[in-house]
Amino acid sequence: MATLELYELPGCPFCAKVTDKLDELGLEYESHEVPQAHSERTEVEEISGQTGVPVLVDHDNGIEGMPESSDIVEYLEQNYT
Ligand SMILES: N[C@@H](CCC(=O)N[C@@H](CS)C(=O)NCC(=O)O)C(=O)O
Repeated sequence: MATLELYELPGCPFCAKVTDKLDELGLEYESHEVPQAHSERTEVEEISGQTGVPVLVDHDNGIEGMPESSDIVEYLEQNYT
């Protein structure tokens, strides 16, 4: 199981903000592409309580579903630099 997992959508600028930071920090992660339809984003909703992406999972640090790109970028900077 990968430590870091990211739920994302191609072409999503908020997701790109996070993947740019992951790449910048040289972090590997497992990517999960979510469905376009919000009603079908059941997995994201289960882990984060909402249907927006990006959502980060960091198993090693007990992060089971963090939404909000700015929060994720800040989290990565604080924990992986
Ligand atoms: N404030 C959020 C915005 C994210 C956002 O709007 N993501 C879009 C895809 S690019 C989405 O999934 N929106 C879901 C929604 O509006 O409920 C963030 O920065 O993460």
